[in-house]
Amino acid sequence: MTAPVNQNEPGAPAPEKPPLEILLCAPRGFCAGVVRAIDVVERALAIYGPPVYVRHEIVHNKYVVESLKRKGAVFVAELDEVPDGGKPVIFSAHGVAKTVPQTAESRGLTTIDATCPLVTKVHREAEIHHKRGRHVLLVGHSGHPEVVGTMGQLPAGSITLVEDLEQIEALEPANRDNLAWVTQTTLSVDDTHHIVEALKKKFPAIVGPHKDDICYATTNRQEAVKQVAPLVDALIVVGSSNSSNSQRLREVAERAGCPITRLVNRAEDVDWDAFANIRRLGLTAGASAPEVLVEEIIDAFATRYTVTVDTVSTTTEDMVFPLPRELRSEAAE
Ligand code: 0CJ
Ligand code: F3S
Repeated sequence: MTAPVNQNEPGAPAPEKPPLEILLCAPRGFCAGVVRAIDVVERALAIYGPPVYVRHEIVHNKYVVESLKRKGAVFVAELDEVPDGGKPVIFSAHGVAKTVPQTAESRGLTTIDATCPLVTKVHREAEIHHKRGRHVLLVGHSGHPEVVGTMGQLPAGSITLVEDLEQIEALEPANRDNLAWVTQTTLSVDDTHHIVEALKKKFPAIVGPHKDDICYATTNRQEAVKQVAPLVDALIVVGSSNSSNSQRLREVAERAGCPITRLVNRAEDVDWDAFANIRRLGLTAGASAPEVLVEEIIDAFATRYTVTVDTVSTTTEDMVFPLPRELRSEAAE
């Protein structure tokens, strides 16, 4: 933390900083799928040497992506940007459509799949429903790479995206008695509950998961924010704007009645005017946001306030996902 700057007369005592209590949400930040995906890129760099190619941002975080770029990862939008020649291409944590590994195979590219196992689980659910002759409804956000990947597990026309309640009203599937639903993993728990209830009401025979496919990390981070948001004057979510789960955390805080909510990449992006007169700040981080950026924000507040930090913990997490097999061998050590 930097020392207070005295802007008064030389020799005058430093002006007192106002108090600020920071309530740190727990769990926050990296989930098991993100840890694994970043490990995949770092292991691939160690085994193959730079550059290694990554299709799409490995996770939706600017700081993570820039750090990996400096180590030799090259991020591409599509496989046609990956040259032939033996360097691997890694698929991001969000998963890919079936056509992506097929195209890679036809070109003889080496691929490493960093798709989160909890996304792969949804892919398999969708496939099983399809094999059993069901039309699948995917609850999710249009254009998100996870949604593109999950839709791309099934032939066109056998899976339909449902984004909101209005779209359910308009749905007229060919066989309403043979439907199934699956969800994106990073949705709002509350919104999804309402959408699924509406689906069940309109299509009583629809089948799906016990609750939803929202992952443990998304669920736990939203729950912690729900606890903290009513207690604070403002809440900051550390995360990038293209991160769905981080966006959802900010929304949860807003809906829980927190008057000032912001999603920020890092300390330099904090709009200090918005946080001028607060006494209590909630702080959390999306599943793709590194803890170092949370610490950076606490330090930045500590230059303006006399800060105390308390953690509000709603549960603990111990999830670990093993690396893809090809990176687990001794050669990868
Ligand atoms: O989709 C996922 C498997 C989550 C990956 C981690 O979070 P992030 O921010 O990269 O992705 P979302 O936009 O899906 O939250
Ligand atoms: Fe996986 Fe959930 Fe993280 S789907 S990558 S554990 S946010």
